Amino acid sequence: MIDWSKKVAEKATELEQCEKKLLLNTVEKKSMGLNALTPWLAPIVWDGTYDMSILDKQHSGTRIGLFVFAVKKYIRFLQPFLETAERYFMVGHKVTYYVFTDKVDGVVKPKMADGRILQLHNVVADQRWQDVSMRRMEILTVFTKKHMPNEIDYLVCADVDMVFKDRVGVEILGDLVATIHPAFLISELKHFTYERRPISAAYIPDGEGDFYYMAAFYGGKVDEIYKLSVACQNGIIEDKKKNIEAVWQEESHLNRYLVYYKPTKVLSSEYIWNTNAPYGDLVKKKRFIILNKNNQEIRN
Ligand code: 4GW
Ligand code: MN
Repeated sequence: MIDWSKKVAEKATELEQCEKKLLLNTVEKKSMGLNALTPWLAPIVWDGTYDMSILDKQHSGTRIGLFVFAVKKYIRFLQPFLETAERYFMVGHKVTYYVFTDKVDGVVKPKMADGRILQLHNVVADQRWQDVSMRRMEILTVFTKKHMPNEIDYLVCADVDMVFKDRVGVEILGDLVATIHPAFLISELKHFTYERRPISAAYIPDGEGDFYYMAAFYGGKVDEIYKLSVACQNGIIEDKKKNIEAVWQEESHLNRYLVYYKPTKVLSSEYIWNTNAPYGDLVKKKRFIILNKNNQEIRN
């Protein structure tokens, strides 16, 4: 005879275990950005997880590019960006700034250390800010193919409405590197603002993805950024043909790419911080800070 009451009791415990596991899973996933390794064993870079003197020696000949757009009213951000980069970004290494602007003559050159080069390039000023922001991908497809392979080993791409407040060095270099968005450091996967419409090339299905990355700081080997920018730019063009635009423009395409081509290194919230974001005391070193913009003043 089957003892049904025993069976039911067994099932109940099994269910309870499942629920516990599920709960654990969500809690773990929610704070995944605080770990030192991703589930695919890429480092998440936090202060104290590396030895700077060893890394600096390893990278003694490395050439690094810093790519930035400053178009229209965002030109005002360029000087503090470059000046703080001189103070904190890759100090002691070979750095080339790739600055794209619609007013090359208006750029105030910062005092630069030896081994550092400023390249100024003209770029068209798109009318819509969304297009200005996305234009960066198109320019990247050209420069990572034509010019940069002979000039630099690694490329770092940044927003200009930011300032460096602490050291950012070769610990951030890797084949493909992206930074956790400060608003989503402690956040469940289902709350990430990925593109959710299947019609967009940036679409990420429910349940997929790892982190929500911010397009204000990412980088990698030049050929990796070439592949990334081509994929994102193709997605942008595909969407344009359908008369749609991803919810967060190129950031949505970047996030989609990184779901399927996992970064080899993830930068913690030390590397993009917003003083308005919650959980600020979890981030001891705030190295690269988003400036609070007065939207009325900078709107084009
Ligand atoms: C609203 O009127 C605007 S203008 C939103 C972005 C604008 C803009 C952006 C611009 O006029 N000129 C410009 O060079 N950009 C570049 O795109 C600049 O490098 C900037 O950091 C980047 C992304 O725009 P954003 O910093 O405003 O984006 P979020 O708010 O996501 O940081
Ligand atoms: Mn920005």
